[in-house]
Amino acid sequence: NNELQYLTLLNKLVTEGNFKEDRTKTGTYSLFGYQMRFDLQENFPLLTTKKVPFRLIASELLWFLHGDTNIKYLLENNNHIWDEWAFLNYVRSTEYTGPDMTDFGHRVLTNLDFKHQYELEHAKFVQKILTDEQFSQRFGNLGPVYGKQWREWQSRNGETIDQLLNVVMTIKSNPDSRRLIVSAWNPEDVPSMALPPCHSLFQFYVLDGKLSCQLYQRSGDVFLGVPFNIASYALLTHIVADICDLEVGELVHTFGDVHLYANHVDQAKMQLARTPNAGPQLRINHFSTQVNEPNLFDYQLTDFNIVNYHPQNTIKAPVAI
Ligand code: UFP
Repeated sequence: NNELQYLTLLNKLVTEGNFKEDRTKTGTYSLFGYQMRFDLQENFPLLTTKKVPFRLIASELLWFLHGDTNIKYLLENNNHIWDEWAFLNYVRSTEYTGPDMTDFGHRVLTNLDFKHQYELEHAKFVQKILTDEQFSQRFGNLGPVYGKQWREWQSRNGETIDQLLNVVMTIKSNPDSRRLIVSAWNPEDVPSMALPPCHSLFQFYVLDGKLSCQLYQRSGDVFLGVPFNIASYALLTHIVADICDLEVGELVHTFGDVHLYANHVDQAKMQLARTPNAGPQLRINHFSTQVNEPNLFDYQLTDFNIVNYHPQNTIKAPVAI
């Protein structure tokens, strides 16, 4: 069962995770090296023991596929999952003249007055990105994050490499290749990224007409980030399979440092006390036969539909920034 793959990991971190300090000063329960396998034929691995917002996952993935690195597209789709990273760049710049936002990630958790101030400044920031082109060019851009590396990896001779398109073309022409890799981890660019890629590298594999994908995730926030990452790579596998006229196989999800933040333990226990429902299905508008050149830009949000999704209530938890 797909969801048990996740719940087993969550339980393992609650019971066997090693306490470890981390960059965000929150503290985590952590393990190094772990693997989950999701059978994409069984269902679409969107958790049912809490509600996971598929719409946000799909719009973020389309943003990556477009090679876009500016949060403006996300905001236009009412997706705020990357806001804090852009906001951080803004409040650290000389252009920002509002109230002091130093360490906003922690202060919103403990200071209500500050939380109110933050929300006001954040709302102004979002509005400005949406309406002021010059401002969005400057502060909406997150640097050379996923979209840039997947579609326009900068090469030494001044050209760019479309890793994803190359891989898709190779799957079509040589499905047995063992080189079907896309890397987001570009050591030269890591220092200029808002957040160095958590999902660092992935590889495809074709067997008996089925496409599998393995992700190497260097760092995983098991409660908040990982449910998104599972669904995102499952969707990516479906999209690439669709373009290549293949069925879906497995999603193999491999971790480096996988951790439960110390302030997510109660929420994890609450989720572990729940019984999963049957998982949903993904319906995807199939159009690979209509195009010769696979066009990764052609998918729209409305091409993806999740059906029979019956999740239990959302469980709120603070994001570590
Ligand atoms: N994180 C995820 N998945 C993601 C993402 C971030 O789990 O897709 F973008 C979490 C992992 C970690 C934090 O807790 O965000 C990144 O911090 P660091 O760079 O210190 O690993």
